[in-house]
Amino acid sequence: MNLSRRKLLTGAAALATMAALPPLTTAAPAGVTLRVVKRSIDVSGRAASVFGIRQPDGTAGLELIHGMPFGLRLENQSGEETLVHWHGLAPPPDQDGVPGLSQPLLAPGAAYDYGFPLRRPGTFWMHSHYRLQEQQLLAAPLIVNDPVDFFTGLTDVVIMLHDFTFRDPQEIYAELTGGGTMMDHSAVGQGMEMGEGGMAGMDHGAMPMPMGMAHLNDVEFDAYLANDRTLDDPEIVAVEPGRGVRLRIINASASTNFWIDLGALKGALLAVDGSDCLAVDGGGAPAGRWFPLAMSQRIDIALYRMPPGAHPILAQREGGTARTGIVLVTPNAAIARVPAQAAEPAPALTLDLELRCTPRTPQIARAADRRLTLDLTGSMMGYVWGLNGRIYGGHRPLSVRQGERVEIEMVNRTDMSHPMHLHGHTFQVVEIDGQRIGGPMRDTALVPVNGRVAIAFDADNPGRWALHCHNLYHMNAGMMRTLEYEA
Ligand SMILES: [Cu+2]
Repeated sequence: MNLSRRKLLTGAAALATMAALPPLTTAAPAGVTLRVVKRSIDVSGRAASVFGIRQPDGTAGLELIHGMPFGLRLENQSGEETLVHWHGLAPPPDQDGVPGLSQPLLAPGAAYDYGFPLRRPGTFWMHSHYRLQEQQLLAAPLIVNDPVDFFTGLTDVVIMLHDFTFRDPQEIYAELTGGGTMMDHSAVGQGMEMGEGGMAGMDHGAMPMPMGMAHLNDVEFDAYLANDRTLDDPEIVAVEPGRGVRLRIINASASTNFWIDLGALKGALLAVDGSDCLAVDGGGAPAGRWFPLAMSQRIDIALYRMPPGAHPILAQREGGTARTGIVLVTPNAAIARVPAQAAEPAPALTLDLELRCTPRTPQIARAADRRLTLDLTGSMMGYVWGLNGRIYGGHRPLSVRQGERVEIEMVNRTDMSHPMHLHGHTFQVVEIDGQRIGGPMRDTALVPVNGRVAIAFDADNPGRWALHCHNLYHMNAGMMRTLEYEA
């Protein structure tokens, strides 16, 4: 991540050139190739076959400079059908990577070209949106550098977190559902459409749960990975004492919310989900050392003036003691082994950070033109998860009109929290449990058990978009709906 000043000037020149050009709307690979591949990694001394998204030189994912277009060719060398979603970016709808909604599946041996303008710098990621491939690590970082930002002198450290299982995720899904069928994305669009009063597609789980019944984890994992490694053999990142580090942490887990634990270090929050915050200390206790990170969310944290020594940066699963992480090390520091189990289980994630992170670039204040309510419904019983009591394909799309300010209040009527992700738009968290806030700009909002969270966004990207829970098993069980623009 050490872009030289010369490179920066090249980037700035490119930015100036870009401004004079019309927006790029057609596919135009700018010499960048990404390949979906199968690869083998070592987890606790055992080989595991997983996916990856690699450049030809082996680099995972992609790093771009804001102002340049997003342009690449995606080749599928994995031997399986797939489709990749650019999480947090706002592509045209036909490049969003949701099977059956934006594009057909990418066949083995085939390639797609992608090209569209980037709206903002930040920490994003890419992942398969097809079936359970994300559980098999079909994901990679997507970093959009801010050319202006290079002068801050922070060294970037990207950390991608995964929950890992040696099992076939289909087997886990079958166990959870008692053999239930998985949502087939590719059938959506041709599927049934009916009023909310119909019976088909009901999840029978719309009853509110009593307080105190929260359930935190559906799946037991074999390991938790930070940049593909466990704490038994963590990535060691060399840092300079006295210099600053920016952590860009991506929760690419299929089914795990984490607390980021900085140990003895104190961090300042720079951004969530790729959108800058006015820097604040952490949202959990102790302040500045614990930060909540739900599935698919990202967090950028600055560590100013690294002290000498070895500094583990940990991620601990909510509701458990298991953790993963990397170690930042200054020269000649002794590296102590960090146990993969913490002494105490971590609590459930909270929304404290939403109250404390003021976005650097908030939305323009404006009354909502349209307010929608979405009940998050379902239960572990039968493992059917839905929205407004229906599974995906069993309801009409949420309807918006271009130019509107739209608010969606999500009301959690289940006994699990749900990280709700909206495609194609960046929203602001504007209400928690009925209290108006000027919360962060995000693409994924956690809705806790018994909680209500309202998001607001401008309908500025016409198309058909997915709105879904980013717990991979919940989504596949039906917790997804489309949002569509009226003609
Ligand atoms: Cu969910």
